[in-house]
Amino acid sequence: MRVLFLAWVAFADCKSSVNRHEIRKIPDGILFGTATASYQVEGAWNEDGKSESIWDRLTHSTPCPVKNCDTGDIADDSYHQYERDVEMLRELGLDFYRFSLSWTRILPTSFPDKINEKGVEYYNNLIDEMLKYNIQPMVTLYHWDLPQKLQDMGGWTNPHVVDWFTDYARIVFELFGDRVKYWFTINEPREVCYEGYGGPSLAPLYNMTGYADYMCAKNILVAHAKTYHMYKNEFSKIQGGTVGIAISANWFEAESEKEAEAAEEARQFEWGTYINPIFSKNGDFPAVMKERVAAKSFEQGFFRSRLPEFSPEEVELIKGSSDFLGINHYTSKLIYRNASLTSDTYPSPSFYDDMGVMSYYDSTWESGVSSWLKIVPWGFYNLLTKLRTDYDNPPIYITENGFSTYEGLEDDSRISYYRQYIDAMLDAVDEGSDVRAYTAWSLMDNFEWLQGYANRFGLYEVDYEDPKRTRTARKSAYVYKEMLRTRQLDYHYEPDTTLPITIDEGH
Ligand code: GBH
Repeated sequence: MRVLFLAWVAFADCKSSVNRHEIRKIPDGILFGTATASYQVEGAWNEDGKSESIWDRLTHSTPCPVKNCDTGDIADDSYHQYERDVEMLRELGLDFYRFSLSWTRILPTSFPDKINEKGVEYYNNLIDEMLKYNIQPMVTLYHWDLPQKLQDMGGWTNPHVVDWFTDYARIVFELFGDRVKYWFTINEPREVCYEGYGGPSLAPLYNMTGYADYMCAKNILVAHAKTYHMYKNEFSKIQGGTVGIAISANWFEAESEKEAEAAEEARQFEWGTYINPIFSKNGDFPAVMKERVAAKSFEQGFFRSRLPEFSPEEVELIKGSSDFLGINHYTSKLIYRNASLTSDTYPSPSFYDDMGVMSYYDSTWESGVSSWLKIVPWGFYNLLTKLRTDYDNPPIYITENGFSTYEGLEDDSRISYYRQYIDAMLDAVDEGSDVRAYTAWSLMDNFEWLQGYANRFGLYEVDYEDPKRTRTARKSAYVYKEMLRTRQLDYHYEPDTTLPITIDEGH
């Protein structure tokens, strides 16, 4: 009780709970869907001419870096089961499905000199099957499975990656742009750069924080922007689609009022790095980040900032290079900076040392299987509110939001998460946030990166013992479906899960 009371006092001047509406109408016009990513679901890692990606290399290395030595070799076998996947989209009655393309399946040499017909055929089949039922494809060009060959040349730290990526994007627009109208260039640049190059938690596990993560950040933003302009200049007139990016943005809340500045710096370092250059009026990396990293670099004996600069032309190129802001949001953290933060707290140089804040999860926040994923719906509201006010109310697509459980079809905690987060999102919408789409992560259980198959995010459960990777609707699938059918959020709806989930007329 005491803990709860103190927490309440700390948040008295900002929103720390959501207005719970027992029954709430969902405004028409917000599209609903689910998402997956190529390496997490496709399998067929070396079939039909596909070449090796960084996740193939990593999962096949010894000692195995993934929990239980899991790999994505077969994953959900979606390469062979796309018809069942689309059937599930129809069962749920979705407006769209967000999936990603495997670069090495389409371009086995990494470059445009050889197009793999079989790989192209797979995506054509998937897209055509969805369109038959009026389900819009939303396609991510890059969700973490870089060709290994490009990694051997430095991957996202090599400035040539800008050409490699835009060439790949050109091929993709030419192949699928007649039917795909929603594009995302990169999924979560923060994770690609910080976790892959800075830290050791995603391929290629460079673990070179304070340098490689910043080089990656610059190159990925330039690659994104060049791709955006290429689409606008050469494709959009004929194809008429939209292009954006999906940036992960969790909420960082000040532990108390006196930590407001620390929390703001955490937001700028964690997602301002990627949102500011594209969506702010002046563009470029956040000022606080440029100043901090430069000052620390000089103190440390470097001759220049470890954070690479954008040229004035690059700032202009990147500014405004998105038709909408895609947001992947999962959770929140509390931020503070006080005497406990010393020069030894973080290794130096490092991204965390540059950012210079401490963070933790409030002990009262519920979590599921993933220790990083606490249920904090008001953080989602605060994030959406901040994006609306700081970046002039951009069109927002929620490109991921979801919760993990263990195996099992009775997933009440996931249902509760979805209801509370969608409720919080609608609070922001009522206050003017321009949310155009909401995407549940994920359609089905899949390869959860270094966590393997133990952490399950699916509305559908996948049976990994079964060679056919049979999919079964969880209780949350019934609830999500009913919510979309009635366009109403209802905390009391209890589905009858003894009845099969079936395709409604018109789907
Ligand atoms: C998203 O990342 C990804 O886009 C998606 O592919 C993924 O399946 C989904 O979320 C669920 O994680 O295991 O403690 O080292 C969200 C950001 C990046 C947060 C990886 C967790 C690993 C933390 N996630 N990170 S840990």
